[in-house]
Parts: sequence; structure tokens; C-alpha cells
Amino acid sequence: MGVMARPNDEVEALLQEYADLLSITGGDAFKVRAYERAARAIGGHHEDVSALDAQALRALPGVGRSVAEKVAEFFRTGRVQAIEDVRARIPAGVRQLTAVPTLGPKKAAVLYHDLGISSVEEMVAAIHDERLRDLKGFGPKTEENILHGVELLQQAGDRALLDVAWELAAEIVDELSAVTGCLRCTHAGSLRRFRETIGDIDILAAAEDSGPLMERFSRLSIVDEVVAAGEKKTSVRTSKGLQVDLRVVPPQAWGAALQYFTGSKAHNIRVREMAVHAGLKLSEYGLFDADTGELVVSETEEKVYQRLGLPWIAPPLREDRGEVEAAARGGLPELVTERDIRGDLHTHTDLTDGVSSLEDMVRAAAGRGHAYYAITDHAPDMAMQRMSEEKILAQRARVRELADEYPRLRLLHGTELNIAPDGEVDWPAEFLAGFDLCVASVHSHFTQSGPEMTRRLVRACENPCVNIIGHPTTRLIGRRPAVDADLGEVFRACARTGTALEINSAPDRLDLRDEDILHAKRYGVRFAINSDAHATQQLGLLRYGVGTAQRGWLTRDDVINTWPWAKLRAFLRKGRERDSASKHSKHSKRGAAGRG
Ligand code: DGT
Ligand code: CA
Ligand code: CA
Ligand code: ZN
Repeated sequence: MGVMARPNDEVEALLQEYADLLSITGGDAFKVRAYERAARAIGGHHEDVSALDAQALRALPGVGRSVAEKVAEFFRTGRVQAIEDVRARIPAGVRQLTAVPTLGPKKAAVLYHDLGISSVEEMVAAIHDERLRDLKGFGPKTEENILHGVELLQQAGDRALLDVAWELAAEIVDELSAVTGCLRCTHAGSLRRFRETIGDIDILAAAEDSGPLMERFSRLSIVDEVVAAGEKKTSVRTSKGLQVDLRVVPPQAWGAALQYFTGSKAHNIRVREMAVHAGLKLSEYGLFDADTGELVVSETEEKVYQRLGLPWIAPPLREDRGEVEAAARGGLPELVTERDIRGDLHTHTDLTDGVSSLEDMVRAAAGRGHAYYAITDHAPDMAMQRMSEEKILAQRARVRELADEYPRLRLLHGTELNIAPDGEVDWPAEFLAGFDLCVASVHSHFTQSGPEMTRRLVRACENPCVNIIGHPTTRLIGRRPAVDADLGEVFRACARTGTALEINSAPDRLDLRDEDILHAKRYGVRFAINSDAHATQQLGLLRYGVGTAQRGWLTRDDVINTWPWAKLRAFLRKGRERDSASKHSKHSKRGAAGRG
């Protein structure tokens, strides 16, 4: 791949850690925020920062002299003395505490200083002894949230997020495909099924002789340790602790092997039962006649499924959620694909917490061949972003100017509203009517009771200006649980009011998740698959949202941002009053961006 700037991610993690450590040691809040901002800017920067000199680094938003110096020191020596110093002052167990969802550095500092707690285990014991609830800022509800956070952390365990596994697998497949004698190579397992987290990466290759492939695989630069090496299978562990299995099969067994190692295990069991009923035997080597042991088919997945009387089943469906039965009766959904997506409806710029400029984001969107594209920066309730009517109107004027430069890309000016605890949003209706679309999301008060949260989301749906509920459950994989709400009620409200639910493509969100999507679809809800990009290269995250939508059995019709503009425009109009200006622009070439 090569285009993914790994050094940027490393620096981002390092600076974020520094911010957390400063926060634990009671460092000044302004400095903490400055490092957080610099971390995001570097993580989201499109060029490899290890190639930039101090001056070029300081041109990045939020990167001042001290950050630039630390980054330069890191690339020169592999470490940063100032960070080593704070690390040394804080026990490793306390740093581990900051990773617990809902706890964070400030509460971790209180636990350490006031109770001498320096590990997750000690903290759990203290909660059971009810020793936390008397601390300032803690209470029974905090304890409950922390315990839930510990549980989440343990569930996520050593599983990798989808993008991390995807990029690594793509790099490995590239390297192995270049080996002489490699006839085919691809990823299989949970990654091919787009599961939201990945236990280990499974790579499959076809070759007459597995030797050169195994040899090359063991020597890849990402390999930290070879766990097991054999003729058919080699397993390695990367420096980040992720395991990768490579299996090499003879070319004639490719289809059966790919089918087997793609899984899921539950799907395979179901398919194998069908084979047994047909007097056949299915294994990773092929489909065989049960009596004679003769090979029937094995070269392609299509042929294996076909011989069992089934059409090919897309990997994201292979979870034993009724796909085998649906396939048998010709009822598989025609899944939405990345190519069907005509535009992104939730993106940010550096006017709020994004790191790329409006101009760069629009250029990148045009480069992706989108037909329409919405800028949706945060509204004023997110106080940190300091948004104002003036600022957003100035942005709108700039969006209209840009619209002339991109005649084939319809630019939409929107906003991401904040859903307050009572379901209200930031701006009054008259002002909201000036936007082409509004996303509305929950960004705080995550622990409201089920009935309160349900009412909050339903009220947001009932707002005639709200078109899309952003990251509807607000879960962060391994870090924050989904909000407690009656999702059935929310789905009913969405269907009734013409409000779409977002499938947020950020790999640590994937929100809605696959099972909730399946559930929501039954209510007739429409969906929007959005990147929520805060930097140009994040526009490509849509792939993971589409994979998640496929796991939710969605078709093109279910997803509003696959629709042609005329149909999407009608949907976005929702319950809004149509003023004369918008009636007029219906016929104008400038379209949506010229409205309001
Ligand atoms: P993961 O790695 O936990 O994210 O999930 P998978 O699905 O990638 O699981 P993994 O790596 O253990 O195995 C890859 C595939 O190989 C799995 O999806 C199905 C197949 N497989 C592995 N073990 C078995 C088994 O005991 N029975 C059957 N039928 N298939 C298996
Ligand atoms: Ca796996
Ligand atoms: Ca595996
Ligand atoms: Zn957003």
C-alpha cells in the first residue's frame, strides 16, 4: 500500500499518551489540549511526517515549536526524553487505568493519588468494597460505568480494529503476490467478512510449491516473531501483537480452501450439512463424493456453492443468520457496494475539529468521483469548536464559490448538530432551514436512562430539519458502550419521520453496528453510509461502513447516499417548509449549494 503514513499514527499515539500523562500528573489543561490537538493534526496529515523538517512541521495546525522538536527528536532517536520522564513518574498500572472506557486520565489520577490504586484489578476490588463512591466526582453510577468499561476492554481483548487489520493484510497480500510462483493471494477469515474486530488475519495463497511464499512471509518487515512454520501454514506475530496466518494451497483447491477459511465457522457447519444431505463431503480440500471419495469440485467458491444448489454467498453474509436458507430459495439481498455510493453526507473541515481545509476536502471528494458531497461541521453546542452563525455563513459563502469550480460535484452545505439531553438541537428552526441537510448526534450525557435516551433520540427525529442521526448509539469499540435506548422505538420514529440512521464508517465506531442495522431494516428505516472524515484520507473509510451495511443485508435502495440527487433531495426536504428561494433553485443549475 505504502500510502498509509504509519509514522503519523505513531506520533499521534505518542502525543496523545503525553497529553494523558500530563493530565494524570495534574498538568495545565491548556497544555494538555494543545498536545491533543497536535496529535490529531499529525495523525490526520496526508504526508508522511517523518519526511518533514521542523519548519514544515510547524506549518501544521496546532503544531508549535515544542511539539515540532519532540517529533524531530522521536524520528532522530526513536524516543522523546520529556515523555520518558513523565512515564517514569507514573506506574504502568496507572497508565493502564486510563485505557478503561469512561475512566480517563483525570479520574485515574484521583484513584492513584487518593487511594493508591495502581492497576485495573485493584480498582475493581475497590469498587466491590464500595471505596470509590466517596471520592469527589465518583458515585454508584460512576462505579457501574467503570465496571462496564472494564468489561468492554476485556471483551475487545486483543482483537484489532478493522482498518488496522485491513491495511496490514493489503500490504502482506501485495508482497506475497510478487513472489514467483504465487498464482493467487487474498485475505480470508473475519476480515473478508468485514467483522467489526479481527482476532487474527488469515491470508490464503495458491502455489504449486509453498516454499518461497513461506520464506518471504517469515521475513516480512512487519514480522516480530514466527510462531509456527510449516509447509501448509505459517503463523507470525507482528510488533503490535497481531497474529497473521498464511496458508498455501495447490491451485486446484483454491475455491474450497477460500470458502473454508473465510468462515464463519457457523456458516461452514451449515453448508457442510447441505453437502451431507446431497451425499457429498466438504472440506478445505474440496467437495467430494461421500461414497467413492472422488473429488467433485474445488477450483472456485462459485462452483462449490453451485454444486450444493446455492448461488455464491457474499462473505459479509456468512454468519449463519439465515443466509443459507435465503440462498436456497433465491432470496439473497443484492448487497449495496462501495461503487454504489454517490456521495458522503457527514464530513468535517478545520473550521471545527477536522484537520484538512474545506478546499482540500472538496478536492479529495471530487477526486473520488462523488456526485454530491456534504460539509457538516459542528454547531455551537460543542463549545470547544467555537462555532458561530457568522462563521458557518462565511463557510456557506465559500462552499457556493467552490461549487462553480466543481461543476460535476454537487456541494451541500450542512452541519452536525448536537442533540442535547432533552432532544433539542443547537440552532433555531429558521436558521436550520438554511442548511441543505442536518446531521444530528449525541456527543455528551451518554449515561442517561433508557427512557430518557429514547425520548431524546425520538425528539431529534421529530425535528423537521434533522435528516440523519449521526453515530446513533455512540459506542466506541472497546472504549464506550452503546447508549441505553429502546432502539425499536427509535427505528419506528425514523421510519415515521423520514429520518435516516447513519452507518458511521470510522473503524472505532461502525455505528450502527451490523445487528442493529438488520433490526432497523425491518422497520423500513433508511440509512446513510458516511465517513465522518476529519481529514482527506479518511474519506476512504467508507469501505468499512459499506462492509458493515453488507453485514446488515442492506441493498442500494436502503441507503440514501446511493440515490440519484433528485431522489435524495426529496428525502432531505423532509418536513421543512419550502420557501420561494428553494422552489426557485430547483430549476437552477447551481442546485443545492445555491440555495437559501
Ligand atoms: P477471528 O480470527 O476470531 O476474527 O475470526 P475468524 O472467523 O477469522 O476465525 P479463525 O481465524 O479462527 O478461522 C478462520 C476461518 O477458518 C473461520 O472463519 C472458519 C475456518 N475454521 C477455523 N476453524 C474451524 C473449525 O473448527 N471448523 C470449521 N468448520 N471451520 C473452521
Ligand atoms: Ca482470523
Ligand atoms: Ca486464523
Ligand atoms: Zn462528525
